[in-house]
Amino acid sequence: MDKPGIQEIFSKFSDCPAISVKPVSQGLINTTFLLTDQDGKQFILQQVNREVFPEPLQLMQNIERALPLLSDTDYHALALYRTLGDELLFRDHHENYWRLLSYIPGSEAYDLPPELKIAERAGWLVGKFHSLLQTADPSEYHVVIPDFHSLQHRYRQFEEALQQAKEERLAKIKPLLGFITHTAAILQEYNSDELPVRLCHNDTKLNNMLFSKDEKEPLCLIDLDTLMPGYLHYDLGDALRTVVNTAAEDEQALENISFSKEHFTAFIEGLGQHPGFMTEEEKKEIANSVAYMPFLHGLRALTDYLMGDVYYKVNSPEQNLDRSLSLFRFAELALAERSFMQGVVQRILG
Ligand code: GN1
Ligand code: MG
Repeated sequence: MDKPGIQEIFSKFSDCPAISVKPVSQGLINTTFLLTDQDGKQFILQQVNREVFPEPLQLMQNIERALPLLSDTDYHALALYRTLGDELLFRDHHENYWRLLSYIPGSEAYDLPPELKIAERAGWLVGKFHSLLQTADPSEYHVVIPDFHSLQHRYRQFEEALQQAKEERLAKIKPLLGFITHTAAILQEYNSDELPVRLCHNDTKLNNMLFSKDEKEPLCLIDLDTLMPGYLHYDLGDALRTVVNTAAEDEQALENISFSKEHFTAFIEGLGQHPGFMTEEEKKEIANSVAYMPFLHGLRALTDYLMGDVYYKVNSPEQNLDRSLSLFRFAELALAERSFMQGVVQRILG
């Protein structure tokens, strides 16, 4: 959308005109802009992806309900702005839904941890987020995407995609089938059924964590779209896969992908600074989750590849395939480090 279009949408939320509009390219789902208004105040204006989130109002209600809990002296609160007509979303004449959030000046996010301290601080931040949400009742929140992190569900979708895929793409993924069936079976087996349901973020990759630019201290988690009931290990595994992997999730040179034991240990040390909020079963699940989450994301990317790239935004025809190869490689490495991880968890979290 052009700048005047964006400025007009902003005017539905504020009387003060926007003087600068910058597209933010990060994120595979929503369309995002960074705006500065005449008073120098900055905002995040986002178009919510209707294909992915068919009930955008439910997602906004979840965020609005959780935000008052997500604030503390050491946790930066995010603000949600309603439209001038007091709505959570503005609907434009193309039936697109827009929302406005605060932007935290002096903040930054990382695709990879720039230093070891960030791994430790990331563990602290995810622990802080969950400590703050401990009093939330998950049943009061809408399930915005059912079975979002269920491997069983994602495996079924993958099988359906195999039936519908074009021959050319099918041929490319055939060599992966053995690995997929084998790994899915291992990971399903690990799944415990004694885990408490919590209100989870469900997209805790490192670049959804904000840090202060100057001191590199954690501020808060952003991108609360998938805030809904889930299991703690979804959030721990998703954060860990991006903190412990030495390469990006779509790295094409598979030899650059490795598992950093140092980063894993640092993350658990940070997490351990919030004692007592995790159950024994949840602690036991951590080592599995570091393989579970990247495998599940790899399977989702591959399913989308087979379906013809209908879900994720892609920059190249093979991007979904590249992402799945990369995520599978990391899942494989994480599986091989399970006993190392269990040892660290036991030593630090007890
Ligand atoms: C999607 O758009 P973004 O980057 O926030 C996806 C996550 C994946 C992520 C991969 C609703 O999130 O599950 O981990 O891409 N979100 C949804 O980077 O599908
Ligand atoms: Mg997201």
